[in-house]
Amino acid sequence: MSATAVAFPNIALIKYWGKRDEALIIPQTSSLSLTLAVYPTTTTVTLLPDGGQHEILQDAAPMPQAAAAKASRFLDHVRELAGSARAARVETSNAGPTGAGLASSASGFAALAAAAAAAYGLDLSPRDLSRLARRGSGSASRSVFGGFAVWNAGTDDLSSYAEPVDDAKIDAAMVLGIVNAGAKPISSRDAMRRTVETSPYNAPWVETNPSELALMREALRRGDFTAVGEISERNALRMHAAMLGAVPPVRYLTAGSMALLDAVADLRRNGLEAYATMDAGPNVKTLCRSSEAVEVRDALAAANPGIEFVIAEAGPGVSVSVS
Ligand code: 2P0
Repeated sequence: MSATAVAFPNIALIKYWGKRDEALIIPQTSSLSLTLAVYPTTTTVTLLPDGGQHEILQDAAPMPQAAAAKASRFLDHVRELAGSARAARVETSNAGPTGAGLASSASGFAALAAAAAAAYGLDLSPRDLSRLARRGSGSASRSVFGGFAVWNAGTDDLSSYAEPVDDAKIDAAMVLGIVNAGAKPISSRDAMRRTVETSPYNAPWVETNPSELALMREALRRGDFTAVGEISERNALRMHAAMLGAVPPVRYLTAGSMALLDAVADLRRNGLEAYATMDAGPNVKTLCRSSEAVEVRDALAAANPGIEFVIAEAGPGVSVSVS
């Protein structure tokens, strides 16, 4: 039995940063994202005749050890759910950079969850697939769905899942500014833990989430692009503020990131509505109207020679085919 899944990264407008349960990946707060139409992960899972070790390949070579161990634990969970003893062979490739804060773990675990579930014969609802993907990587719960998705934090394995935001009335795109496509210096998993354990700004980050999320959902429902952009940009800055308060501090943003934040503010001063968001890496994603994405990209590229800018329209949820 073999199944191939394709999943896309998502970028959060209301960020997930910090867990209340590390083992089950239950977040402290709910989050909301836009799935993109660039940088898909394609993953094939084939069941092997026997039990034993899973074989995990990335771009036709053995996956690096830490990532392979994470994927292997995830496959153990799937085969336990399926009541199977068989091991799996995984072949995966990312069209975009891996571990650079461009959501490769979101597309990666959404694709692995869908392909593994299908290969092991689990017939999961979208909600249960989202719960499964969450066990691999929190943000992957949202990449199960296309467009805007909200991950309800919940309090346990059953209540923590993502679902589509089906009443959003804005047509948004993102312009990805690739400041640095290299792997991040500290994993988001370790950085979140440090923030939760040591940052005095973690508590206010958590306390303000429900009202910010409610404002975001209302702005999406109204089709109020300006409000969506303003809430997104301040949410990203507040997440980075929380991590900057950790001991020792977690700082993903570089001088290049700050230059792009200035460039995005300049666009706004010149009447082009654009808002910045940044994740666990230095790259800056600029939220804009889909109809203005080319103009935004060209303006950012003109002001920042040497940086690559990629337009990402809203993308689809995970798809899977069985052979
Ligand atoms: C997000 N990020 O909401 C936030 C914003 C990065 C910054 O989700 O530990 O790879 O596997 O659950 O999902 C990155 O964290 O972390 C992330 P784990 P994940 O997109």
